[in-house]
Amino acid sequence: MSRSITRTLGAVAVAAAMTVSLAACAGKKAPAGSADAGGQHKLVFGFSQVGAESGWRSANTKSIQDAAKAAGFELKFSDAQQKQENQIAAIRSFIQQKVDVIGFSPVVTTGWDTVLKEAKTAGIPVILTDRAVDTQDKTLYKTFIGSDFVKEGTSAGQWLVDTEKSATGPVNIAELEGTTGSAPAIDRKKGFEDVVLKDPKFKIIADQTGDFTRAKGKEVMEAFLKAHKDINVLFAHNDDMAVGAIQAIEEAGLKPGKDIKIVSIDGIKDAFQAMADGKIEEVVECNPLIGPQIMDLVQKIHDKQDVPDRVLSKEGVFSKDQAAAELPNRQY
Ligand code: GYE
Repeated sequence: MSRSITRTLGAVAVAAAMTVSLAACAGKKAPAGSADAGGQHKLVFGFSQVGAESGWRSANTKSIQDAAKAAGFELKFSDAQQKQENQIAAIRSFIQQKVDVIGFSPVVTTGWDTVLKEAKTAGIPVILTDRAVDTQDKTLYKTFIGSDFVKEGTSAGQWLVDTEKSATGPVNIAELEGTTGSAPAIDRKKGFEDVVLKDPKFKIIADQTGDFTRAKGKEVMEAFLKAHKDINVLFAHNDDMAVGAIQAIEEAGLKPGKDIKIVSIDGIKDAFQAMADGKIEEVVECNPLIGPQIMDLVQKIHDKQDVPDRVLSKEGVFSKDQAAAELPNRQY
C-alpha cells in the first residue's frame, strides 16, 4: 500500500476501535477494491457492525464475513464497540474510500440522517441490517433486512400469559432491557408489554438496561434481587443477559426456572443448554445467520435491480421440552 493512501486515510477520523482493512484501500480517484484473478473489479462492501456484545452478534459477524467471501466480495469490516460515533466514523471512511455498497447495523435508531445524506450525495447505496433507523426520509437507504422485534416481544409475552393462565396474581416481572435506544430494546419491550399489561395481575416491578451483555445482565439482576424479594418472572431482551442473570439468581441462593421463571430472546446454544437444564422456560428465536441474504441484496442493489423495502428473517419459538432435541441443531 502506498504512503499517500496511508496519509489520506490518516486524515479521516477513523476511530481507534475500527478494524477496517487498510491493505485493500483504494487510491484517490479509482473505486475501492482489488481486481480478482480474471482482472475483474470485485464488489467492495463496507460494513459497520454494532460490536461483539453477544453470542448473537458473534454469529451474525461470522455469517456476514463467510457470506461476503462466498459471494466473492471484498469486505471492509468495522466493529463499532456499541458506539454510534464509531459507526458514523466508519461510514464516513467507507464514503472516503468509495466502496460500492455500505451496510450497517445501527446501534441506536436516531441520529443517522446527516451521515446517510453524505452517502447518498456520494452516490453510495446503503443497506440496513438487523436494526432499523428512525428517519422520515426513506430514500436514505435501499432496504432493511432483519427480524420483527415487536413480534418477538409479543411471542415472549404470549408465552407468559399462557403459562400463568390459572395464576390469580400478582405475577411480578423483572425486565432486563437491551441497549437503550436500540430498535430491539424498544420493539421487544413494546411487543411484550402490549400483550402482558392487558391483564392487571402482571406487574413489571423492575426494569433496567443490561446493554445486551452477560456481565451487565448479571450485575443488573443482582441489583434487582437486592431491591425486590418477590420477583416471579424475568423477561430478558436477549439470551446473554438471561445467562448472566441466571448466575446472579443462583449466587443469591435461588433456583432459576423454579423460584424465577425466565423467558428470553435470540436462541444461542448457551440458552438452549440452560433450557435443557431447566433454568430457562422459553426462548424466542432471532436469526443472526442473515449473511447470505444480505449479500444477495448487496449484489442486486449494486446491479441497480429492485429490492423490497423490508426483508424479514425467519425464526421460531422454543420451549423447555424441545431444548435437548434441538440443542445439536443449533448453529450459533
Ligand atoms: O438480540 C442481541 C444483540 O440486534 C437482534 O443485538 C440484535 C440484538 C440481539 O446484541 O443479542
